[in-house]
Amino acid sequence: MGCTVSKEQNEQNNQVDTYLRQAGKDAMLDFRVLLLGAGESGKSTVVKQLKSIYKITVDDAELQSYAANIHKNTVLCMQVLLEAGETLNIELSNPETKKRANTVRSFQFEQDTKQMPVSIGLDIEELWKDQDIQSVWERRSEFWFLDATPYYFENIQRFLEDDFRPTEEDCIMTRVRTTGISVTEFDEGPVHFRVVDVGGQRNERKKWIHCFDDVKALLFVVNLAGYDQVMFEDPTQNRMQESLTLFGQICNNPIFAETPTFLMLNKKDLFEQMIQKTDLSKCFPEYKGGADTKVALEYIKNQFQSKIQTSNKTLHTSYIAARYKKDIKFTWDEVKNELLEENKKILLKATRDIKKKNTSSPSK
Ligand SMILES: Nc1nc2c(ncn2[C@@H]2O[C@H](COP(=O)(O)OP(=O)(O)OP(=O)(O)O)[C@@H](O)[C@H]2O)c(=O)[nH]1
Ligand SMILES: [Mg+2]
Repeated sequence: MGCTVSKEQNEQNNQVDTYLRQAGKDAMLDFRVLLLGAGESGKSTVVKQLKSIYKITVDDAELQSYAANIHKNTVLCMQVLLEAGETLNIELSNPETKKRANTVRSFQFEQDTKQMPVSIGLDIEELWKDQDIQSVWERRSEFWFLDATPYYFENIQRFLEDDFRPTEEDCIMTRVRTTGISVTEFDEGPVHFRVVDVGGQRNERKKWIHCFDDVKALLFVVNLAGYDQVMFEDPTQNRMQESLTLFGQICNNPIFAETPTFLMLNKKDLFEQMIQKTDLSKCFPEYKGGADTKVALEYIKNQFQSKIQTSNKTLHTSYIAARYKKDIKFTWDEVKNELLEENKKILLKATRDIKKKNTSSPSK
């Protein structure tokens, strides 16, 4: 008998699930989550981690594309340092370094070349060890660079191997600027999630408006290290200040007045190192909290919070390093729980309806 009951219960649960899934397809439980933030804040990195959490596999073509991009990222990063060295008038004193620098500076990928030649890779590896190049790197707050620069140079030997296949970490650290809008979909119980990722650079933002309708949650991503960095689009502009202005525009947009908003303060790993060397007052002159990470993070959070003009909007804040899956798992759980709580009524109603239907038409 007990066995029969449990079978029936199981069946009922399945029916609830099927019903809710169907409801999801009819847009009732179709949750659109929108990722916004300035360029390089880490939006696409969050998506990559979500794909990994939901076991959306990376096929061979994608892997090859990651491999090609990581090669391009590596060369670009060294070319950026060489150009910055010239602008900053940092002389390369070693003649061997000078020679290597000229070779790397003039190297260009042919259209169908996907890998840097081994000789270029070895030049880059040697250049990174050079003291003058390190002096340029020390002054990186004065020019634009990619955050994953050291990662590329430290792993270059592996990238140069004949049978190089990017690891999961390599894929996470590869930088590909998003243009346009990309949607990643997955199911979690009865909910069909659509996570919308957009390009964050200034010229991409005019497209954002097309994604503003019917958003169940807004995830605003900020690069914490940006307090001592300049922007790609405008090297005279501080990245954190740009992010704050952008957040002010987004969170006070009437279309998001009722939308649960999550502030993801990202790149905590870089921030923790940076705060030991550069005081936060460089970006916020009135800051007096010193190098204490907790105090500094709280201060930044308050700066964002203070941009919200309506008193009834709750801001959920998390401090994360999107490069680590566990951080995204944790924050995503918070997002999900909040959404389920917010939409509990719809969920409960749907569940009650199916139960009612079942009791009024007893099974044969
Ligand atoms: N060190 C570190 N690097 C990170 C972290 N999150 C992202 N990155 C790196 O930051 C770079 C930019 O990340 P993206 O995810 O491409 O940034 P985005 O916001 O999608 O940028 P756009 O597409 O231009 O809007 C990538 O090289 C990432 O590997 C982090 O937590 N720590
Ligand atoms: Mg992106």
